[in-house]
Amino acid sequence: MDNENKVLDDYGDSAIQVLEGLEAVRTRPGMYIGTTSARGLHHLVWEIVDNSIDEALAGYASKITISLLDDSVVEVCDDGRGMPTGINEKTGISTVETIFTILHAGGKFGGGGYKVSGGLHGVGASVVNALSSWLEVHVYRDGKEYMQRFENGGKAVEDLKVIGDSNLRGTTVSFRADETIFKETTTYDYDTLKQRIRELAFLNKGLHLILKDKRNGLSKENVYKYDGGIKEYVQYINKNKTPIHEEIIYVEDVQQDITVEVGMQYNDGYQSNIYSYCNNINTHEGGTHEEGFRLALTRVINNYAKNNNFIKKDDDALSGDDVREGLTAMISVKHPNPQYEGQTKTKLGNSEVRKIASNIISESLDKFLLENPNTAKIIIEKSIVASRARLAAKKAREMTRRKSGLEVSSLPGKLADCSSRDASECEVFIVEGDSAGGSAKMGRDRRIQAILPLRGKILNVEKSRLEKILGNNEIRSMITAFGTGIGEEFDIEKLRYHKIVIMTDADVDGGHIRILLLTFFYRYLKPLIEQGFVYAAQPPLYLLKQGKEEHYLYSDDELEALKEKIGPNAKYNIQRYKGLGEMNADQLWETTMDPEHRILNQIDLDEAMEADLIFDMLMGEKVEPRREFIQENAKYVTNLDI
Ligand code: 0R9
Repeated sequence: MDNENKVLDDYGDSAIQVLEGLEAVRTRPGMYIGTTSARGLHHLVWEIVDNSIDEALAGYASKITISLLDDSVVEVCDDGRGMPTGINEKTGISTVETIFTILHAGGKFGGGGYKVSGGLHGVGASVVNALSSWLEVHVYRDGKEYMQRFENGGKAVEDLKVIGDSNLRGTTVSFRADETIFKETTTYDYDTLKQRIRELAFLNKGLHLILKDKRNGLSKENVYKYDGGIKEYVQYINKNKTPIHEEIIYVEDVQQDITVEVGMQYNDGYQSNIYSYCNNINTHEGGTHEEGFRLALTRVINNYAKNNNFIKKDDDALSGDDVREGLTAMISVKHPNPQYEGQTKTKLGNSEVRKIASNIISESLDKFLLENPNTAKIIIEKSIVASRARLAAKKAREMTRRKSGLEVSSLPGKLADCSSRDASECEVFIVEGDSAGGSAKMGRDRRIQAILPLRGKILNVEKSRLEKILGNNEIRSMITAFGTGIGEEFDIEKLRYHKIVIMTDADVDGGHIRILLLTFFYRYLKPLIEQGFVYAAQPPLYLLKQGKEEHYLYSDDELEALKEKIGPNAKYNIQRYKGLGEMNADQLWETTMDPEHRILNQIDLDEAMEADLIFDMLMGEKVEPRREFIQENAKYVTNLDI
């Protein structure tokens, strides 16, 4: 009797804990998923997908399907072992219910397998449940189909139960995000999901990932499976570049439970593009795996160059920049216990990784160069040319430094600066074209808002060395206006505006200019993005006038919603804004610049990296990918140019 009571008490306790735990998630969703904007909404999908990926990395699942269903429902299926269906000793409730209702249950109650996928490290399932109006899990295992349903933020409708026989194996989770929490939107963006799923497929070689859009009678589908893993990723990233050697250099090894995988290839450009990941998470800020890679690359190339008489024993060594010129490299590590640091927690901190990565990479790279002397020669010669160019440029810079004009003293002529000198309240609007620039200058709050109009196309930063980039007027104007300098001289403390706002037309050209600017920032002024100083303005797409009332609308959805609200019989008139220049100064202020009313979108590194990839395609020498991109995006183009 006593014993029974005790069990009941424990059960009661844990039930209360459950509610408190999930309620805490609902009260402060930001703490668990960062934001309740569209980004947070998509995050829910990744939390569930991560669990399937863990099952795949454990060696049991090979296929994951993500489907968008009507009514903002997402369904994720994997063909793994199926979640365990028994009762959990510690909680007295089924393992499935434990995982979906107890915060932090993932690590504690799981089988203790090797969990590497990113995200919330196993607490994801309960967080998603807490933030859903309903969630259903189906487990196919031991010849049966089990099911449990939760409603209203994670409350179990009934216990896990058998609902039929099945010879399948796996787990399916479907859920509907709670619209009282995701107030901005509960509509998933197919392209956002597609990009991340493709990335996950590259990062987990051989894994079969399928994305389906079954909303509104659609049957769209994308299937990803890359047996070459990140080797194919490098190929994909380089597809718009011109490689200077055919074979992609590939490294893969495990030491002390840490898997290191690298793919790399040189192209005829001058930039180096190094991407790194830990446990499928993009480590934008780099970290010890990247450091290990750089150490190994510089050391191995210098050794090879000296041993094979490309450079003399007492010549200057090739620098890190020299050996990385024109390099695209992808570094992916899987670590059982990663530590993240940095502003955006995307810098890998585990110090042991530096040595392990550098050892693994040195050994394979050494071997590759020995076995492929022709490729080795091409790479070494490219590095030597880079080194000569660097030394010549350094000399030239020393001679012209005083005239370089990049010191803050000479602000660009077309900058209409603000009067405040307190950077934390100052904003600079980078505006496309002189006419919009004129309206912006008249409409702004002069005290805190500066305007920098840009004319013409910005330089293709991919195909130019830093010296040439600095010669471009538009780029110089930006750098001097920002005040930070660039390259070795970059100093974030000197930033003159804490908001850098890109304000371009809502059309294709405006989109291109935005991509160009983001690419430039991403490559040369990355800390500005990392530290959240870069924004995109969002001008309205429509003005709807109904009698004396005026409504500015920022999306097609907003327009449709308003039309529905005012009904079919009302008289109104819709003006479609094609460019900023069509608005007068007052309108521009009211809709796009006034801090009280405007919408500003803060640019994060993922967005900037995506821009960087699109940029390659738009600016690259190859025509075909560009045509494909424009065709693929034709729907936006027609949307934008009605
Ligand atoms: C559709 C989304 N898929 C999942 O959420 C999912 C979780 C999961 C799983 C196991 C197998 N497939 C899964 N898919 C699993 C794990 C273990 C043993 N058997 C099956 C184990 O970790 O030992 N689980 C993830 C956590 C748990 N199961 C557990 F904690 F309930 F064991």
